[in-house]
Order: sequence, then structure tokens, then C-alpha cells
Amino acid sequence: MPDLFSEFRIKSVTLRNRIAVSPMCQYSATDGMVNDWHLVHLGALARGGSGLIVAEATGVSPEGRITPGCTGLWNDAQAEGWRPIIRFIEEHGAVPGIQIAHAGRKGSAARPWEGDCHLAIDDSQAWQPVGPSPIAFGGILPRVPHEMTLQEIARVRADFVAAAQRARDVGFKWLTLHFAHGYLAQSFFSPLANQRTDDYGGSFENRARFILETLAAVREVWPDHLPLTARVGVLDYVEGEQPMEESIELIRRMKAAGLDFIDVSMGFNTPDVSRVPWGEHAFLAPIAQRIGREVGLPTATSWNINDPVKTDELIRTGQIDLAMIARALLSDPHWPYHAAQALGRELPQNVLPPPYAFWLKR
Ligand code: 8OZ
Repeated sequence: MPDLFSEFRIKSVTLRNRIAVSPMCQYSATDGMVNDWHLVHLGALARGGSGLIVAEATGVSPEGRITPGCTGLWNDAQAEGWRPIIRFIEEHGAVPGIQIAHAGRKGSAARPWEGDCHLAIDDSQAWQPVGPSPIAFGGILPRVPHEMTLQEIARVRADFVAAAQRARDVGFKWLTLHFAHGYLAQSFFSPLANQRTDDYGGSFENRARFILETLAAVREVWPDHLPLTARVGVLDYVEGEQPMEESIELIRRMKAAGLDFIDVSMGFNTPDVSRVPWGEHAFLAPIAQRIGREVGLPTATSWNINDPVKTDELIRTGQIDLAMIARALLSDPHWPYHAAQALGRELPQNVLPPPYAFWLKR
């Protein structure tokens, strides 16, 4: 069995280890453009030795952002901005990935440290959020979304395709579709957010349609030799969510539509997260393992993955193929180095760049 420091191969991509940077919003872009912040933030993570770096939820359109500070890929200038970041990540031995997203009814929000709530309607940076049905998320995101027309659904699909093409053209090697966390695609799948009576709502087939069509359209342009992955919210821990069997069937159909890898996450389709077992280390891992086995896809999960010994065990026992690590890597980009120490392992050659290895091994 592989361990935390084993390579991971998928399609033409090889990761130097099983430590992956989970996408983490930085809310620090202007007009969707990355800047020095993103280079230093992601560069530090590459320097720190992780195998895969998935850049934050990046809007496929201005209205697809969560906040006005989110990154975007709806124009070529934004795409070009990623090139130095991609170059730095690759020069330091990591694989550059990006998560493309549409925030749906949770969009048009203030940055978390500026309130996290929907922007006022008359705020110059606000926009009208959209969704499958005119049902507000609630809590601090009370705005009722505009119910998307079929034409608008087709437009968002085309926006995902265009963003995937830009990601491909500037050199990302790993693409993650954000189909989780109550954002647009996830909200089409969830009966908690979708009460449409047309082909995009009601039955399982109809609620799955937005995700499956978007995935299939992206697969047409995303190179066959590169992994096409998705982060999917498989449960919400609230009454009224879809049964797990539906989530598993969705992922089975996603595999048939060209998905190569699944990152199992939550729904967050309502403000009620009181039943999420936050305190348990890697609490989604058993669910990810079940999905990976039943569907037959390489699998990752995230959430509260921070203990090196327990994380190594998740890999060695075959529960997950990759550990998507977020906060632990933010607080310590050199988590891979410290994990090797905690595991009593000789430091793999490729975890520290030579100028650091030289000093730290003395
Ligand atoms: C965790 C929970 C809810 C949303 C994202 C900003 O997925 C998020 C998010 C993360 O982009």
C-alpha cells in the first residue's frame, strides 16, 4: 500500500506525494485578477513540498464569484495572470491545479472579514445572485436568487467550458469543478435549493442534469491526458437532503461522463451546520472510501485533516488516495516536512528545495 509520501499517478500527471492543497479562497483579487498575494501564498505551498496545489474557487463569470475579491477566469488577462504562479509551482516540483466555480445564490457576498453577508443591493460591487429556484439560502445570505432560464443555464455551461479552456491554455495540469458547498451546481442537485418543474428539477435525473451536462461539456475541451476532477457535496447533515444513494449514483454517472477523480465534500445548502461532526479528524474519510469503492474512482477528501500519523494511515489503509489539506497547510506550508519528522521518516529528497534542505539538514 502507498503511504503519505508515495507518488500518485493519474493520467499523464505524477504527484510527488499524497499531500494536496485543498482550494482555499483568498478573497484578495481585484476584478478577478490574481496578484503578488496569490504568487506568494501558492508559491509558499509549492516550496513547502505538497504534491498538488489546487488554486481557489475561481469564478467562470463575474456573477459566478462568491465575493468581489474572488479570482476569475472569464477573460484572457485573468488567465495570463496565473502564468508566473503556474511556473513557480512547477519549478518547485508541485502540480498546479485550479477549481472553477459559479457561486449561484451564495454569490454577491462581502469578504468573510468584512461581514460574510450578502452585499447591499445598492452596493456598487453587488450583483443579482442566480439559482435554480427563487429560494434564498437564508441566514446571512438572505437575497432571493433570480430563477435561471434555460438560456442562462446554457450560458453558465459555456462559461465553464471557456474557463476550462483558459486554464488549459495557461498550463494548469489539474482541473477541479466546484460542485459542492451549496454553490450553483450543487444547488441544482439539492432538493433543498431546487424546486424547478422543468428538465432541471424534480427527479434525480433532472437535478443531476446541470452537473452532468457541465461536466460533459468541459470534458470536450479539457485534454484527455489530464485529470478532470470534481469536488462534490455528497451530504448536508440536514433533513431534506438527497439520500446518499443518489449522491453515489451521481458520481457514477459523472465517471461515465469523463470524471477521473472525486474529491468528496459537503453540501452546505443551508446555514444549519450544527450536525456536522467538525471535531473528528477526517470525518468524511469513511464516506469517501465507500464512494471510491462503489464507483471505482480514485478519491480524496478534505475537512479536519491535520494529524500526520492519522493522515498517513488514511492513505496506507486505502481509505483515500490523496489528502486534501487546507488550514493545516495555511498555518504551516512546511507541513510535509514536519509530517515526515512526526512519522520518523527520512525526509524524501523532493520535499524541501535545496536552499532549505541545505540549512535544515545541517
Ligand atoms: C467551505 C465551506 C463553504 C464554502 C468554497 C469558500 O468552497 C468556500 C467554502 C468553503 O469556495
